[in-house]
Parts: sequence; C-alpha cells; structure tokens
Amino acid sequence: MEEKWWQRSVVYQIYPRSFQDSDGDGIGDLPGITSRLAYIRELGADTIWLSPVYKSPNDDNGYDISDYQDIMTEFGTMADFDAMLEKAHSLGLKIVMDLVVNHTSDEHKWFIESRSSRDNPYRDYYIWREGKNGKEPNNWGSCFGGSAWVYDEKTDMYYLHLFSKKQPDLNWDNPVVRDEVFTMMDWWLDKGIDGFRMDVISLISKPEGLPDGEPRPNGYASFELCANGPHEHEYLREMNRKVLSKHDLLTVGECAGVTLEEAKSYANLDGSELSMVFQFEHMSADFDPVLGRYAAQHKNLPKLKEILSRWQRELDGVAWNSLYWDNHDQPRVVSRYGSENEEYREKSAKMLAACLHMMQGTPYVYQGEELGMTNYPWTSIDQINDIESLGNYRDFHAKGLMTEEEGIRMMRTRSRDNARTPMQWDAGPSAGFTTGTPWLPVNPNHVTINAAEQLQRPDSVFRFYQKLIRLRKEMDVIVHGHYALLEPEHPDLFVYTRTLGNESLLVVCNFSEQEQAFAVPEEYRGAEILIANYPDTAPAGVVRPWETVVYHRK
Ligand code: TEU
Repeated sequence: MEEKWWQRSVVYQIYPRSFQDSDGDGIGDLPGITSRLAYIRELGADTIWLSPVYKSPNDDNGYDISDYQDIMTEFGTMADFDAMLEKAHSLGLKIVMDLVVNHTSDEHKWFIESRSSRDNPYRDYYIWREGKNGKEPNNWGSCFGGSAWVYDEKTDMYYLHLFSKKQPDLNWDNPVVRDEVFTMMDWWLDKGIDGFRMDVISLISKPEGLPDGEPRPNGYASFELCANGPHEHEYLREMNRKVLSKHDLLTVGECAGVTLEEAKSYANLDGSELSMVFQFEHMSADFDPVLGRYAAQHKNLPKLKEILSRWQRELDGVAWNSLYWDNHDQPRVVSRYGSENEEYREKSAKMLAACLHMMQGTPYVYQGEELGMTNYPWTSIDQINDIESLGNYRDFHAKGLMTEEEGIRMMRTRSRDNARTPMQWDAGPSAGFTTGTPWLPVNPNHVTINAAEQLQRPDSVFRFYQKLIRLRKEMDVIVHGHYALLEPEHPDLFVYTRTLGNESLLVVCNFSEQEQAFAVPEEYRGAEILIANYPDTAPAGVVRPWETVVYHRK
C-alpha cells in the first residue's frame, strides 16, 4: 500500500482562544497564531489542527457555530485567516480545520428559520419531536448534563441537543442538510486548507425512532447511544465521494463511542471514508465506575496497555490509528499519568511522549504538551468556564453524588479547563500570552514551565518532542513497524516492540515513581539507544523512576 503523507505526519493542535493574543483583549486570535507558526515549524510538526475559528456566540467556545463562512469576531477577520494560511503554507505547514457539523449554534440562520414555524422550509434541518405525556420525547441526556431536549413554546415541540441547549443537532437524514454541509466544505477546500478534524462525526446518524436508552446515575441515557448509527458510513461515504476524494487531505473523525470494529470502516486504508479516527477507549481507562470521567483518577496501567495494544495490533495493515494523550477536552497527561513534582515532572513528560510517539499511527501534540504543561490548581468551582464540567457537577451535586469539595477535586483532575489555560510562552506577565487580562487564569508554574526557557535548553521536554518527531520522519520502523506488547500484566511498566523486517525497536516505559526490575531481552543488550530521558544508562536489570529507553536493533 503506497504511504500517504499523513502517515508520517505529526499534527500540532491549536486551541485559538488560549494560544496567543495579539491585541490585548485577553483572548487568543489569528494574528497571534500567525506570529507563532515558526515555533511550530521549529518543533517539527508539519500539520496544524485548528480548533474552530468560525463565528460563534461561544456557548461552547466556538463549537457552536453561527456562520461557517465567517470568522469569530474575537479571533479577527477572514483576511487574518487568509494571512495565517499563506504563512503556514510558506513554512511547509498544512492546516486542518475543525468541522463541527453534528450541530450548529442556535444563532445560526438555519435554526432561527427552523424554530420560527412548523412549516418553515428549514424546519427539517434540525431534529424536532412532539413531547410524550407532557415530557421530553425520550430519556436522552446532554453530554453537558441535563436532558438532551429543549421545549420550544412557539411551535409546541422539542428540539434535540446532544451538547449544549445552544447547539441544536442537525438532521443528517435530510439530504438538503448534507448538501449544505458538503458545499461549505468545498468552499473551505477551495481556499486551500489541507483537511478536516470532524467533531463528533460518529453521532450524526441517530438511531431509528430515537428510542430511550439505559439511564446513567444522573438519570439520563448517554448521548453516546447515537454513536455509529444506521446511516453513519453511508453519509461518510457520500461525503467522501462528493468532497473528500477530490483532494489529498488528512481527515480525522472524532468518534465518541467508536469501537475497534467500527474504526476499521471509518479509517479503512482504501480511502473510502476518513484517514483516521480519534477513539476514546484508552481515555476511559481511568474512569470511575459510577461517575465516569468526572471523578478522581483510577490509574490502571494494565487496562491502558490492553486497550492501546489491541488498537495497535488490530488496525495494523487494515486501518490507521491516531495517537494522542492530550487535546482541548482532556486534562493534561503529565498530571493524569505522569508526575507534577519538580524532580520527575520532565522525566515523566518525556516518558509519556516516547510511549505514544513510538507507536504506529499519526501523533497529535496539543499546545503546551511539548513543554510538559500541567493541570491548573483550581480552588473554587467559580473559577471554571467549561460548560461540560459545570453541567455535570451540577447534575451530580443535585443528586447527592458529589460534594463541593469533591467537585473542586474533580475540576483539578478532570475539567477541560485544565487544557485551556493560556499557552505558557515565557516567565513574564501572563506567560507572554497576552498584555491584557487572560480569559482564563495563567498557570502560576509558567515561571518555570515555558517555551522560552525550554528552547534554549538541550535536554528540555520541547527538545525531546522535537527529536521524537524527527525520528518518525527518518525511520520506517516507527511509521510501519508491527507492534507487540511485553509484560502485559506489569502494573507499572509499559514495554513493547516494533518490528519491520529485521529492524526492531524495544520501547521501555516506567509509569511509576519507583525503580522497577526489568531484564532487557538478550537480543537488545548492547543495541543502539535511540532516545532516553536519563543522561546515563541504568544498572542492568533496573528501570529508574519514570525512565524511558528506546533500543534500536537492525
Ligand atoms: O467533543 C465531543 C466529545 O466526545 C466530548 O464528550 C468530549 O469527549 C468530552 O468533552 C471529554 O470530556 C467535541 C469537542 O471536542 C468538544 O470540545 C465539544 O464541546 C463537543 O464536541 C461539542 O461540539
């Protein structure tokens, strides 16, 4: 199979609101991004995933779009976008846009029309249903807490919103909606963008008859019951046929609820749907059995290893993996699976990076991950902006499942705001992010964790990511090698091999603060050390706290 360009790519994700402010309003913007493109080039990533920059009332920070073909006022103008795109391409950077088409904002003109009357031509652009016995049409819950339905008095019907009340779901069963979306996609592709990250694309085909689901502790059925619906692949193949197949794009579907079997269709290598998917199974490895993602951590390395290894083995040669720890929806991986204490923070950040980047698939680096940025030390629920954290805390608190103290601990370990505090550029005021008042507080540890300091230090986390990215560009065994897990039951060591012909890697990762016993297999003793996070080698048979070593045999 001929290698596709995105199989050797490393993608850098920008959350524009928190990346770089250029006009002092405390909110990141497009000119700010343009001014930092050289930094991303220096890191070595070749593609940027840009979280939404479209016009939006920001109920969900841009994932609620009111005009797909205009730019959010706080972020700048379409001319600013064009300048950013041109500069990116001049630096050899591709731009992948965030396509949010499972829903729009309720301020989009389509929805304003749709809600105006039952016989409006736009009515069936959205999902309207009569209530049942004076209640919601079914027991579905929003990802952000509460019911997934809003009663609209004007037309005496309910509309569906799997996310916020201001994010009504589009009716993808309506071919006119599909064509509206495809036309908009073509408009952006004609501007020269290089692909799409497709927001919750696995939810667009709702189950026939919208049946009730199994209630969760908050009393509602999970929105994820909409995943992989009856027409999902039909609609994606139509999108591919009418739009995607005309270009050489990176397309990644954010697929809540996707299974490995389904991923073999979404991300098949024959190019009939998408390039790859973001799966969430490994993200659930530390979930609480009752409160899911919204509880303190439950680290379980054997479970994490089993999940990642299964996706590595079963997609090999059949479909393509994405590789990620962090994004704008996840707590920072150093705080989640690494160590925040100064002695080991950087070592654990490098270990986590090597563990992910030596696997098969396209790695995604989320802004600040390359510095080893950490969660924020929230002290009050009032500090939180994230609609998802607040909505779920409200539900659990109301049901007596979470005290305020437990809520604050949940925010510190799980809130999406941990990923959304401003990028830490330097040790100066507001970390160099803004000259104004930042929309979210800057992490106080920016005085020690920042890009300026790491760019001038050869052994920084930044330089470690830079080397990992360079190795991927140079080595076929990293891109195409076959994966095998060693020590599956070990509670603290993650050890695997990659093999391509007679060349192979042994990747050893210690996910703990304790020294672990491990005998390097005979065939790797004396092999070249490709990359490691300690300046020297450990005594034979020992793996030091948070240590990673990648052995290369050929
Ligand atoms: O997230 C969708 C999604 O699956 C969420 O449940 C996500 O996994 C969760 O927030 C993790 O805690 C996408 C976007 O990435 C997110 O920022 C938006 O809020 C959401 O869709 C609605 O557009």
